[in-house]
Amino acid sequence: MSMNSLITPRRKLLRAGFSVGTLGLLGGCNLTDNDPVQTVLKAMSRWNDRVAAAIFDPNKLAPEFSEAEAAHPFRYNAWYGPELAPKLSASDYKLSIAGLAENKKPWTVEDLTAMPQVTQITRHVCVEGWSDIGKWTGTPLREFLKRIGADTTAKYVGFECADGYYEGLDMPTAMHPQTLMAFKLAGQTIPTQHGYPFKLRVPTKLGFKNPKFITTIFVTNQEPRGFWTDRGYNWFSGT
Ligand SMILES: Nc1nc2c(c(=O)[nH]1)N[C@H]1C(S)=C(S)[C@@H](COP(=O)(O)O)O[C@H]1N2
Ligand SMILES: [Mo]
Repeated sequence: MSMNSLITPRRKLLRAGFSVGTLGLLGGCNLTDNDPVQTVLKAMSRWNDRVAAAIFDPNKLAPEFSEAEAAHPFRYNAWYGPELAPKLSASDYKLSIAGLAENKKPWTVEDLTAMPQVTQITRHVCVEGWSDIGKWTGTPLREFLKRIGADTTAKYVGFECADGYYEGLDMPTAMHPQTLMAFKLAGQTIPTQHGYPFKLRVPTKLGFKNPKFITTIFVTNQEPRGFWTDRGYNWFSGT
């Protein structure tokens, strides 16, 4: 095969495998899951995730903004409309703990919000092509992991949500100082559609890796599946 024949649309698709938008770029093609191109792209996508994880700097902070730059109202997103967002209430909500953690006692909203909280003003970036700056207040996930006696030498933290959504983070991202269990948005109790009782705010990740309405947190050495990763997006998806 000559070098020239490598510069084909297929080659362009392979290059596209390096970006987050693989699903979008392939959206118009009739590729099936067992297509050899798809198989190669998936392998490259997994490789890309491993490289991204290896170069992630756990001390590098996402940019923070001023209060005046925050969006009001903050945009809503999910695969369904805001009126269908799970309406969790403090009276019956319980956060379950599973996997590699010593203390599996479920947490109430009162237990959760009694933890120390910090505020960050950061940009939430959605792959669908919009971003909004928001002010979130909450507890660093690493503080919570400490309180549940999580094995922080484990590789991942996974999340299950009240709407059937699911996500996972690598441990360095879970322990990152800006990864928060955000109980407030714009200084107010986080509204139902934005994840009450909390949204996991991960400013070093794309929006879809910020799960809302979380009902279970688990610590594991097996890579947790992600709702949008199962639909073609990269697992790592850093910003
Ligand atoms: N439980 C749950 N979490 C979710 C989603 C979802 O559909 N369900 N959508 C994700 C996506 S794609 C985005 S962009 C953000 C939107 O969060 P927001 O409504 O606070 O803007 O939530 C993320 N977390
Ligand atoms: Mo998103």
